[in-house]
Amino acid sequence: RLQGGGPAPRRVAFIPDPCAFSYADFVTGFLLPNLPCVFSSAFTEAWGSRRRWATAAGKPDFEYLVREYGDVVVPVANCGVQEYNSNPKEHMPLRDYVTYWQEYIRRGGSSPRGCLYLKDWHLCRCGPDLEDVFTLPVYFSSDWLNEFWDVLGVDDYRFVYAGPKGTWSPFHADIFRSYSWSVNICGRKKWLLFPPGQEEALRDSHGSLPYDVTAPALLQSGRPLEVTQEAGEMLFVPSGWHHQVHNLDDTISINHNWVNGCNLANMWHFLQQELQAVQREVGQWKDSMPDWHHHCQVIMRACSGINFEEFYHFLKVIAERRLLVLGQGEPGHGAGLGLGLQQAVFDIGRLAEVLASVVAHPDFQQVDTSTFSPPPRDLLRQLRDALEAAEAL
Ligand SMILES: O=C(O)CCC(=O)C(=O)O
Ligand SMILES: [Fe+2]
Repeated sequence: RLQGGGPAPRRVAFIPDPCAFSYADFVTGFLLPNLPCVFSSAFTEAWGSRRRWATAAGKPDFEYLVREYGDVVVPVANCGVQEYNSNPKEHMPLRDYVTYWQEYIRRGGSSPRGCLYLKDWHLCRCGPDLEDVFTLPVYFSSDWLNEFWDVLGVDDYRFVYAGPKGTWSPFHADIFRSYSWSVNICGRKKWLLFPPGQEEALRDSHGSLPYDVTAPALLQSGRPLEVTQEAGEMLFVPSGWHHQVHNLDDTISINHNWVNGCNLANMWHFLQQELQAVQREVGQWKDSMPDWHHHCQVIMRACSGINFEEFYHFLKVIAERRLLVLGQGEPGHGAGLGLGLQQAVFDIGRLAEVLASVVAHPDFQQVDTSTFSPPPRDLLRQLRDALEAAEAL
């Protein structure tokens, strides 16, 4: 069960005014109840990318993009080809993708190469000064996934999407049941949003979810929430909501995935389901294979990108940074955590709840934790002690 599942709203809320909408408004109104919302373009008015990546007419500024990023190799998906419920990806310099795109426009929206969509480009890794591109809105600043990866220095979940009118992303829920936010730098997107659980009605006889929910055979099963996201607007996609996305114009967007104390339990629930799916697949070897539990974790890591050991490591890194903040009694000091003491206490509360469930999980008890430092139960004790101390203040 996902946290924040309640009755689904009939329409997506619209937030017009940055001055009249606080971080606390977002947490209580949308993050905790796990509901989508659209922020007006006033929220992104000052972003450099909105001035530099698009022309005055609201079209992608191809010349600028090629000048600035032409040599960067970007991932490109073919929207027309389905491979295991996603698209096959190739890599090419941005310059070549822009050439393709301009040609696609000249031909009136077609190409012998098919419908190509630049997806999941990690802009951060090619080193531009991100301050010139966008400013992280405070609403999305408690972002443990990117905080964790920034500490490790190996990955991130900050993406650019760009493609001609007609490109689209197939039906999916986001990685680890993370939240996502998306800002259209130029162009518009149509989003089809399904509250958690509503995707169950869409499964076929094998239990698989559809690739394209707009296929005629599926139209009768439960209408999704539909939103048109205009240029400059920012959409919040809640945790575990399935969605499908269509670019209505030539569109460039910036999208981040993130996890924090509000959806951490959803992530943990998702990881348990992923392990169960692996265990079902290889169940017939359980009795004959001495390291069966270990192998399940190895397979899980290959399929899901993370296993129970790494999830513990994630919790540990985030927890220790919060403990540091409390220990020093100085909000954000050293750890660069902008949201202060109260946020650290909230985070530790949520970390303690999930960690308690992790250490009690029979499959986590099969993991060799002898080299983990601190041992999981010690970390849990530290978190509980810190909470007690904070409550006593
Ligand atoms: O814009 C798209 O094509 C997909 C974006 C998406 O799925 C997301 O931000 O979660
Ligand atoms: Fe998504």
